[in-house]
Amino acid sequence: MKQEVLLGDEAVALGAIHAGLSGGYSYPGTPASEIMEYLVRASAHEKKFVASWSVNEKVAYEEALGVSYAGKRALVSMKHVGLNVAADPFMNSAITGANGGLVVVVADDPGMHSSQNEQDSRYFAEFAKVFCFEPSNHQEAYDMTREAFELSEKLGIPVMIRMVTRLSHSRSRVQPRPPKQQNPLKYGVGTDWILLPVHARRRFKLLVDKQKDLISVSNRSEFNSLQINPKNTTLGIIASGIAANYVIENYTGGHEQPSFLKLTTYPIPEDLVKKLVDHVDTVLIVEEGYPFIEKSISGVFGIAGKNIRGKLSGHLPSTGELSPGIVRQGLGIEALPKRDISDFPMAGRPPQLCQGCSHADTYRALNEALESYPESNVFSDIGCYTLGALPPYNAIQSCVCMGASVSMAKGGAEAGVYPSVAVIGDSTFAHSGITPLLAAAAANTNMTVFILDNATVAMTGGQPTFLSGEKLAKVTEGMGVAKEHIRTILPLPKNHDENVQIMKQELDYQGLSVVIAARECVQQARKKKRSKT
Ligand SMILES: Cc1ncc(C[n+]2csc(CCOP(=O)(O)OP(=O)(O)O)c2C)c(N)n1
Ligand code: SF4
Repeated sequence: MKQEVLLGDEAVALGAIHAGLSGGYSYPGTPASEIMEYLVRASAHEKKFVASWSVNEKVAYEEALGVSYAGKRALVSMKHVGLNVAADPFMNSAITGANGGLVVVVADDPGMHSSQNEQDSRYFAEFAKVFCFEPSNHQEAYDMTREAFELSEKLGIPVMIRMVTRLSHSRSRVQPRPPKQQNPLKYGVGTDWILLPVHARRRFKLLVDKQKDLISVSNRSEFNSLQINPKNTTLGIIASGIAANYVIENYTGGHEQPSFLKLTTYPIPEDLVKKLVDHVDTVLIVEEGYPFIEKSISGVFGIAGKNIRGKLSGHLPSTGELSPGIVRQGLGIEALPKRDISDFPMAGRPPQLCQGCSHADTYRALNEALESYPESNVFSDIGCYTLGALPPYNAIQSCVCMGASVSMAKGGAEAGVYPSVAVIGDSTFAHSGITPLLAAAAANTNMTVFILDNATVAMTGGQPTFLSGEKLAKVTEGMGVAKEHIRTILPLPKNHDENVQIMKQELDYQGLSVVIAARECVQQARKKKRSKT
């Protein structure tokens, strides 16, 4: 087969297709979105498997689990914080087990390039007691995805692939292998998937007993490699995933080359680690994310007679993303001369809403409407509209996680905030804003919810949205919000004064009101126009 140049995310997607994928599910989130974008394109072209955006990560996970229970192979992908949303089915499916191969791809974002935290998904894999691969390059992303499906069926549990931004979003050559056929339908028998306590206790014991098999697979995995240098008993290095490349870039060989373990599978391959640790005095651990390996190896008290170095010891920074230069410092090698970029022609500038963005018109009107309420609080959500935090708008006071605006505004109102305002996008509302609005409607909480309906998931690149236009207004009404307090506005400069008046009326209303600001994202509108011409 011909080599292909692929993004790391695309290598995962192609690996899944070639492993006989029957169903792929995801909710958008950087840096994972390109996995599903590739699958959607390939599915439209080949029409052999389902590839579908889901309403949120929990739903995506459960859709994939349904495919797996039917005996077929399923992939679910998400960004790291998406796994918080999908944690319930993820944790519990480790106990029920998988039938057809179930692969969970989670893309972490060390350095928080486009995320609100840099949590490390390897802890989630350990928490659920499932196997985890951490590819260090694009070929491994492809190969490990294929292997993950095999392993999931062999071990009977979901298998995780942990990606990171630098791998997800860089391109390299990948050598594909001949594709496999999809599995036929095969239903399970018995009570394995019914997590009543009586069955769950038995299944959990099985999962715990399986852990020695997982460690054994990890010890024998061809994706790990250990090079012991008999001439150097001073320093050994353990590096995982993409960080292994940063070590390799800084060593070109020679007699003094430290012993080196490239570690790409979890649970930690204990035998390989022991061989390396036994051979040297000092072990440097280089890993992207939290000090997961370092902590597992050194425990609370360390290893007698050995120096364990890494993020915990302060030899590498404990936050942010690694780089070859940072790892060089950790290795104690002289830094390379810095490139002077002071005369670089591109000036740095903060992110901002696009020219003509509907959110800008909504914020201008909202700011004016709130002028007479000095005690107001605007709880925002996550989307392009979060940029309303920056000048010239300075329009929001919080942004925590998806859907939180509505529940926080309810809590704020109940604590006495007036006006208590939530700002949420259409996709985020469908993702996890509906349930808190149901509660606010039941309590008729004194708050105003602004749903900014731009008919797309703009922030992550314009994926389709589930709840927009008339359907959105109807759902809101069906949830129990009084019809006369569901107001739809068209956020355009020419409507500014009228919109301010409508907003003021709803802020004044002592009960729950919803203002839907409906205008298509200008970038999406442009894209649509271009694709028509
Ligand atoms: C749990 C979780 N999943 C995914 C994301 C990535 N993400 C950030 S904002 C957003 C949705 C934005 O869409 P919408 O609310 O419609 O606002 P818009 O950007 O269109 O203005 C997504 C998917 C995230 N931050 N957290
Ligand atoms: S992409 Fe769309 S929603 Fe986001 S800032 Fe630009 S116009 Fe606004």
